[in-house]
Amino acid sequence: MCMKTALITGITGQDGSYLSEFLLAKGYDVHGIIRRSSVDYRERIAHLEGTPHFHLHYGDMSDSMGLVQIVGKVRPDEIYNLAAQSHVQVSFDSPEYTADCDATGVLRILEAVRQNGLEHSCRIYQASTSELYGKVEQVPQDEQTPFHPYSPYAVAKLYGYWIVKEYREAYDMFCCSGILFNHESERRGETFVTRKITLAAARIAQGKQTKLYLGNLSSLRDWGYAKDYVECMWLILQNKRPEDFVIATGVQHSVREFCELAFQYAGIHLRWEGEGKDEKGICVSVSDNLRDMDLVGKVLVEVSSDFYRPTDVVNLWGNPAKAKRELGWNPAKTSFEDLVKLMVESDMEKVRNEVILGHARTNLAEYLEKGIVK
Ligand code: NAP
Ligand code: F7E
Repeated sequence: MCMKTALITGITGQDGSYLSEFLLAKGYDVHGIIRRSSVDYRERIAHLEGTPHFHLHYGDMSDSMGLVQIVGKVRPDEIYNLAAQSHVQVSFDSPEYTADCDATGVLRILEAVRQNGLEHSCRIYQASTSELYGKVEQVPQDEQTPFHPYSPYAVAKLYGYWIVKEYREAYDMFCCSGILFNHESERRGETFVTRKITLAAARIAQGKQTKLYLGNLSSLRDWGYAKDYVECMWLILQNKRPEDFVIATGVQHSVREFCELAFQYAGIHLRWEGEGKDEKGICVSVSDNLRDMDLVGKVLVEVSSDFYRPTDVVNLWGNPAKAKRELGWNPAKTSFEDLVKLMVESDMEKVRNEVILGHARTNLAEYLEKGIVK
């Protein structure tokens, strides 16, 4: 069988790294676009670099000439457009950059495919998002739910969604959006709420942090496991027809619940007191191994207005029935409890190996192994 070629933008990100592993295991030749950075430390894909069928190209979503060249050189059968300024809160600070990367960037990819004459051979997956539902008009949300974007990030992604639909209809291209609800993992960026919580729980349990500051604890999300979600990206491109799909677990939890469970897996039991910005998470008991740490009675979680957004999306809950029915995808593979547990366990291990080198927090064991630090 002829080996398929995939091009992934955003290959260094959480999803890009899992998707690379998934496609390599399926026998694909995998190409990825990376940005030039002063520190070439590509943690999530370091284990793949130098392996057969894994290739990297320098490029940027803001540089159409570069994208046209890469697509022309690689001539992919499938493109997974995952690159984005993906942090919602940051999009309020950098709205123009977010629009350039997350909106116009999608157009650049579509045009790069057309300009290389690949519009009828190359299938394109666009990383769309539940943030499109924003100030929600229906709960739970499915493919028919009206969009109401509620951040510069969501507005940019809405353009991406519509331009993909437009190119599908205008030029008969096989391009689709996966409307993915939040998905997390051990590789999630450290400033997204789940990873921020699991890292803090691990550090507090090991005496390396005293308190965790969060924003809106009542915000509700449908959290899945990133490793399960990349399979769906692939399934969407293997479908008979180019269509958009909602990818979610169908189960909803609050930030507060995530926090309580993560601390519990780290051996710390919390009780909540107060409301709104005065709410606090207090340690009521600890597991036997943490007995001598003097945590009981202490306030470990506080609310800080620094993490409130000018407009916040507070009620995301997806209905994955179409993906289940038409793609045969299983939304219940990893439960919420298993997801929180695997993230906490991974961070407990990471924190154990963590040291301070200069201003950077680094993993000494890994650095020593690679010979970077003698
Ligand atoms: P992520 O970890 O933040 O990764 C983003 C990737 O995009 C990184 O590889 C990043 O490169 C790259 N990138 C950013 N700006 C770029 C630019 N100007 N040019 C080229 N590459 C650029 O995000 P993720 O969680 O894997 O999410 C993947 C995609 O799915 C994103 O489009 C995101 O918006 C979307 N999405 C995510 C979720 C979720 O819950 N994770 C849900 C729905 C949709 P660097 O490493 O160089 O920064
Ligand atoms: O926030 C609340 C915050 O930053 C989740 C991206 O992958 O998923 C992600 O966007 C909720 C929000 O993810 C803190 O206000 C409370 O309501 O983890 P998050 P997000 O904004 O949902 C979507 C689907 C994407 O497409 C995006 O690319 O948690 N929250 N306290 C907090 N959030 C953060 N980051 N930090 C806090 O301290």
